[in-house]
This record gives sequence, C-alpha cells and structure tokens, in this order.
Amino acid sequence: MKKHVLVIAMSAILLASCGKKEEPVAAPAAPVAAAPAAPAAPAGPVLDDEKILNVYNWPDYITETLVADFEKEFGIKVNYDTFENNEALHAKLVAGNSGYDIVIPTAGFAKKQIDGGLYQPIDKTKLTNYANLDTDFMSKIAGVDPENKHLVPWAWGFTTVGINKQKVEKALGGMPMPENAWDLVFKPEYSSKLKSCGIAYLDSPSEILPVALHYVGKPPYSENPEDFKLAGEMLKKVRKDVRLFSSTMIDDIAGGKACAFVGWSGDINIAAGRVKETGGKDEIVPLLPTGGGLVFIDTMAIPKDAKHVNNAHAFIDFYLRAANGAAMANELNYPTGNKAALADIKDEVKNNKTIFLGAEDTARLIPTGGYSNDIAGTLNETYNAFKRGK
Ligand code: SPD
Repeated sequence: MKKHVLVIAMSAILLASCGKKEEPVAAPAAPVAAAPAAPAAPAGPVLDDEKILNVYNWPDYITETLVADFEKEFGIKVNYDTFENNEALHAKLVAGNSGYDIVIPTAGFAKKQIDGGLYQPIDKTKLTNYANLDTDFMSKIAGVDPENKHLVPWAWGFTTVGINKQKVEKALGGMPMPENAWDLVFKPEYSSKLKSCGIAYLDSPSEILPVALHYVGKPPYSENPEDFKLAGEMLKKVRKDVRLFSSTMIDDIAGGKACAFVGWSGDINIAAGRVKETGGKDEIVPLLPTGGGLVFIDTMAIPKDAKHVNNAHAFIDFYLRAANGAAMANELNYPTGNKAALADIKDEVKNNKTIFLGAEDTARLIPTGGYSNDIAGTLNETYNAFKRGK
C-alpha cells in the first residue's frame, strides 16, 4: 500500500531580493557613425498552429481578467470549463481524450494520475518565469511529483470550518463555541442546534473523509478500512443535521443557505466579502480550528493526450508572471507558490491570518496527501453510505 504525505511550511515563503548588478561597459576605440540597428524581433513563445487552449479548472478559481488578458496578448482562444471535485476530473482523465490542454488537480490527488501516466512532463525550458516559484514550496510538491516534472502550482489553501457568526451564535442559544471548531460540524451536541440555520459540507469523498478521519484521531489519508469504519460511524451521527452538499459554496454561503460549513479557506473569505459588499450585516468567518485545517495545493498539469501543448506552456508561463500570482491572492484570497508575487500582494491580504496563517495555525495544519487506488473502494463506499444516510 502506498501512502504519501506532503507537509507545507507556509511561513517559509519569503520575499526575493532582486538586486541587479551593473556590468562595466568597455568604451569604443573611436566614434563610428553606424546605421541605426533594426529593433530585435520580440522573442515570443512557440505556439501551436491552432490558436486554441482548453482549460479545466474548479469553479470560482480564476482572476477576473486572466483569460481575456492571455487571449489578447497571444491571440489564442481559451475554452474554459469547470469541474466540482478531484473525482470528476479524475474520471475525465482516466476515460481519455478529455480534450483539455490544462487541468488543475490537487497535488495529493494527482499522485496516482502521475503514476498512471495521465500527464506529460512540463518542458521547463519553455517557462521563462519558472524562477519566480518558491523553491521551498516546490520541494514540498516534489513529495508527490518527483523533480517537479508534471505539476506547476496554481494556488493553495486549507479546508476548514466557516461560520456565519451571528446565525451560529443565535442557533447555539448561549452555548459557548467549542474549543475545536470541527465540533460544530462533527459533534451532534452542536450540529443538532446548527441544523436550524443549516450545515453545508463540501461534496466529495476526498474532501470530507480526510478531515473526518483526522477528527476521530486517525491518519487523514489512512489506508486502513477499520479507520474508515470509525469515521463513517461519526459521520452517520450528524448526517441528519447536514442540509446540503456543495462545491460552489461561495453562492450558498453568501446566499444564506447555511450558517456552518466545511469549506475552502479562500471561498469562505470570498463569500464574506460578497456579504459585506451587498450590505449584509452578518459576518462570515473562516475559523482556524485547534484541530487544524487541511492543507491543499492545486496545480496545473498537461494531460498526456493534450492537443495544444505549446499553447499550454504559454499559458502556464503567463500565469507564472508575478502580477498574475499576486492577483490570485488579492482577488481570490488564495496564495500561490509564486515568490516574486509577494511584493504585489496587498497588505490587508498579507496580514489576514486566515489567508497567510500565523506560526501557531501553520504548525497545526493537517498535512495534505492522497489515497492510493487500493483504498478507493472503501473511501467511496464510506462517503456514499454517509450521504445516503445509511
Ligand atoms: N473555488 C474553488 C477552490 C478550489 C479549491 N480546490 C480545493 C481542493 C481541495 N482538495
């Protein structure tokens, strides 16, 4: 049985100091009246004949002008589709001929896709901005993708519990908040009260089981069916209190469908911003559980049968520009592995401890990882039984 774990030390991302060295220039022997030199042709990337790029990403996970800016600069038409969880992406890749040139798997989940030959290696000689990436961050990804051959970081965050503060306080009716925020969604004592204002869970086995296993004191990426049994029993007790399963939680949270949710850090922050913008009085807060949030790192990869490989490299290199990495944090509250981007990230984002965690919360993070194919059956059965209320 294979198990892999990838630990992230977020605090290790530091600003690059980019000192420029002046080279001495030799003086010409005598002035020569030379004809003005022709301007050098701009060295652009090699593109495919067909000016098309097919991208498959998560919902609400791209900055507002990225696609339009890329299309304008490179004359490439981007077809952009979304998937709701790693399982859906995996099924497309395994079926083959997905038609996609770039997909955004989570690193831990991508390991079995790499092992199964579903991605082609990235040609780093085509990536002029590759040096913008934080080497420490990349060495963590190398835990699942040796030598960083196939995956280039898109963004990272953590799965956690979020709340609508006012609604939760009201529903708890004077009961104090638990020390470990996971209790709100996993302990019947709390969930039975929060049922009235709504509990929402992310909708996929690989999102819910790692945090459920961790909550019952087992390894989040356990390969032991007995551990899944325990997590399943815990989940069964709170099933009646879960109102909805969602992968597009920004709308659901901002729309008031739930007051407590298992969601992704950036999405919870985006929903909080939307509620504020529209004059809502309630505060939406991603909590930092003492039991830890679950780290994820999403990455760009090129499927083995992609048809527009040069265009894909052009897009990856474009995304690696510092300004595009910074926009990801500024607009979507998800940091990237782009070290050069740090200088352009707004102070209010850099100082937000639910985006760039402090040392204590970083130390508590649950390492990201993935399940092998050996345990996939147990994983899916446990989740499906939970969802069906069996
Ligand atoms: N708005 C979508 C954010 C996508 C985050 N991907 C999370 C993967 C966690 N396993």
